[in-house]
Amino acid sequence: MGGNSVQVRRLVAAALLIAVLALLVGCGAVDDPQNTFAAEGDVARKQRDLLIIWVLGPAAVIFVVMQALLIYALIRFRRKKGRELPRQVHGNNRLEVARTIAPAILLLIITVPTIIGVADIGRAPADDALQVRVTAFQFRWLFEYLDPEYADANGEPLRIANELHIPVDREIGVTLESVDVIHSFWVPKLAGKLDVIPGRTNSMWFNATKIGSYSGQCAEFCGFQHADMRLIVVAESEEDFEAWVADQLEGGGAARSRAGEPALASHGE
Ligand SMILES: [Cu+2]
Repeated sequence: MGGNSVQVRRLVAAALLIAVLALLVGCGAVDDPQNTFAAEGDVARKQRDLLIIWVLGPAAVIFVVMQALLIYALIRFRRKKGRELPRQVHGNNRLEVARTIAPAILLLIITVPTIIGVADIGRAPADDALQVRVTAFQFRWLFEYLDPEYADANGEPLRIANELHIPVDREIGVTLESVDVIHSFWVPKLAGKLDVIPGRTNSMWFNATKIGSYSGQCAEFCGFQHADMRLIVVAESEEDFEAWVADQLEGGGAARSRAGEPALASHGE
């Protein structure tokens, strides 16, 4: 019997260790190019700080404290032969008031910044934002720069597939459209996902606050090659971005066909 319980204890310890490791890896203790917690954009940062940490943090603390109290009470006051009921506190006004006011204050502390954050994340893009139309289709992304300054000599917008270049620290206003099935646009370090739905135009804003390449992917199962529907957002300095645009426009049709599928040229006209 003794040996058996030691074995069970070891098994439980091993299972716990594996669970904690999985949790740490999942949370990005190991650096991951799509780690939501390593936010490099204002939207992703707000989602992490306000919606994950600010709400989940207190909830986790309360959960642990309440479960500990519950387990303590279950063991301490468990039914035993000859034991009287413990002292009852029903009708204790001070306790009742305290446990009504304390959660109300806590909810207020959580609610106010959360609502401000949600409103800011969900607002329309700023007027001076860089306008990009994102078109999703099985199994690629097409990015079109809608501002007239990024059009070529024929007035065609600059287009590129799968690799979106943006200037750092500038707000990007994105409209999302799908030509076939439902996809989901997701660049975890820059912003949370937003569905791309046929027949409907969704919009969002985001920015990158640090120069770098940010990997993203379609986050809605959309067919057999869904896993290949990845994208990269390259955030660069204003000068590098302008140079890239000039280079792309100079390449003309060649750059566009290199960047996008020939079939895409007919879309969006
Ligand atoms: Cu997809």
